[in-house]
Amino acid sequence: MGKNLTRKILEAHLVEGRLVAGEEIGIRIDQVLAQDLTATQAFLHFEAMGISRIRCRVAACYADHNVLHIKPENMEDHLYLQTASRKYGIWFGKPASGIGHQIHLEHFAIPGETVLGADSHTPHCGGVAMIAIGAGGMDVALAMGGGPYYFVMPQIAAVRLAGALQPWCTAKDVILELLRRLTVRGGKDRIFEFTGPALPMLNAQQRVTITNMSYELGATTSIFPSDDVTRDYFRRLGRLRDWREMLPDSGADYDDTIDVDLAKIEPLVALPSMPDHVVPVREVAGTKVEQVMVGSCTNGSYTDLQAVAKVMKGRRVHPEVYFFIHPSSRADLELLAREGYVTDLLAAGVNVAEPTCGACIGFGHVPAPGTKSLRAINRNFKGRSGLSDDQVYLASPETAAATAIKGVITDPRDLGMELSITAPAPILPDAVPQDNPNLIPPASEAEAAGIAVLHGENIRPSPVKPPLEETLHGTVLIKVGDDISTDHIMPAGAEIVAYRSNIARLAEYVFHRMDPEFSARAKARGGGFIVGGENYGQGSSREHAALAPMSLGVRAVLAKSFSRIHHANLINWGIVPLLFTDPADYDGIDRDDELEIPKIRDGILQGAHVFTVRNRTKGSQFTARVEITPRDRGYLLSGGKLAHVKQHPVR
Ligand code: MIC
Ligand code: SF4
Repeated sequence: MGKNLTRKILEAHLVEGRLVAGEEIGIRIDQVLAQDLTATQAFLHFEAMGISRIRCRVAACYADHNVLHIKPENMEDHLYLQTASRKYGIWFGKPASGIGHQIHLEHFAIPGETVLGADSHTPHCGGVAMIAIGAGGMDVALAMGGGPYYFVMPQIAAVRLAGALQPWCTAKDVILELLRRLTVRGGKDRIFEFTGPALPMLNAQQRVTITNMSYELGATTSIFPSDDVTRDYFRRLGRLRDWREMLPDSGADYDDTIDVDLAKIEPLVALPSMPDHVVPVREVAGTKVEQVMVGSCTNGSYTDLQAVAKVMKGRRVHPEVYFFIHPSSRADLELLAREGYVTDLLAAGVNVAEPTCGACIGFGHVPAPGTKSLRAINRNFKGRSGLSDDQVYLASPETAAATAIKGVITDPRDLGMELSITAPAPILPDAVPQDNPNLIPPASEAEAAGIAVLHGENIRPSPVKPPLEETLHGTVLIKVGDDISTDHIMPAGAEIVAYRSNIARLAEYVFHRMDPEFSARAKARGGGFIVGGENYGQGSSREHAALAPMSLGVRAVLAKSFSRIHHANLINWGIVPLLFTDPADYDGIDRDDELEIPKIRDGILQGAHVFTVRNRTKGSQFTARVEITPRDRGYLLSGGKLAHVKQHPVR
């Protein structure tokens, strides 16, 4: 049997373990990326490790999320990141130069390399045949220090694409179709490798839209091969020297195959408030919306915005709709401006906002209560837009443009028919300039010695947890349901993220939108437990969703299942991730119940998998298990990875 592409790249980077699904492997990381909201902690951890220069091949930090500087702490964070980047050997993307994933793709992506990113949408670069994985800041700091990235080898599923997309049906609809079929839990412990006869039909940016949003499936990552399509993209980037062919062997072996006939894909929409609540647009056509957005790392590219501009040209945004776009790259925006597309957008009444994450993460454009917002972005978890009870729909840029014109959710095929508009073809820019004034190179080692890193007032070293106690004891601080995202646990929003580099302040907002009293309760009780349902911690890579609860004294999370990155982040910060052995035991536990887990330290040390949980309030007991590697046990015993690194310094 031939080898699949994922296996080939992993094999070339393997430093520990065997490529057997379910076993722990360690891989060498060529490239690292981080963004302003995750990098402050990652850099602080890196500094705590006592290393003076990065030891991976390339590292980049992008000030892409928090670019409006509405609070002094925001610019303070950026000054810290900019000076630290120059000193430690890291590229720095200035505020509003674009979204890190797209800049990284355009400037640094290399087929066949690995990239570890402190952001869940790092699989973006999988569209050009990189093994691109999202992780918590602590893991990224270790990779910056030259350490391997350890994770459990996933299954590799082929997604076999056949047929051709019909007019008005897009790459976004392909990933929405996968979400419709597989759900937000369907990618757990899997890597999706795209294959099949339709590959030549999807250009690099379309591929990237699919791999980027594959994280919404909970996948470890996803990947397209590097073929003539990829070569063409690298030619446009002016980086042909970085292109190399990366293909699976013919007859490659996969753990599973999913068939997708592109010809059968129609315009789709994810209903509020989960990316997998997907239905055909025609089923909700006619629903009035007040706001439309196109942007984010998934849909803010030149290709997406050119399509929107073509639909909007000579037309107008509906008077009762507010339509704005956030381009994902300033370089792409500049090209669109030169070619007249920005003028077409402005003339139609579209607000062309900064190239940043912006409203995707609730920074600005917060919808009013009772209104509906249709967005060509990747996530619509409840409250993420900044309004607790929001109603956000996810769709393609083409559906967004059609909706903005009509004022109600509109199938773009209907708009095309009604107004005789030809469906825009997905077009790549002719040439993306590599000379980017907003991308600041690292200082040379000689120069670096003279650079002072600006640690502002608000930038505080991360707390470190003491070693794991023999017995865990405390009350249930909160009990939540299935698919709770890190946006629920550690909300973003401009007000809150100002404290991403100051955990003591940030901790005041844990579960803030769901339960504003959580933080005060946790503090008053000296910590305790969190009880969750399936897929606990899905969504972002933000380690703050573990770090801040840890600082409040959360000792363990009991859940039916965990999402991958959050599970790793809990371990990284010394919180024990426990799974109900019998999920029915979830029903017998309530908030405020007093729990005790005796001899957990000894059990973790001895390699035990199952632990007894005593519910003193109910007078009952049940068992919970851990799914952790021997390495994870060491981290938990030490009180987390940073504690472990401090006890066993990196040489
Ligand atoms: C997100 O889309 O939720 C974010 C903001 O990009 C996060 C990272 C963060 O919270 O800083 C992610 O996806 O990892
Ligand atoms: Fe930024 Fe949104 Fe992409 Fe996260 S998902 S990196 S917030 S654009």
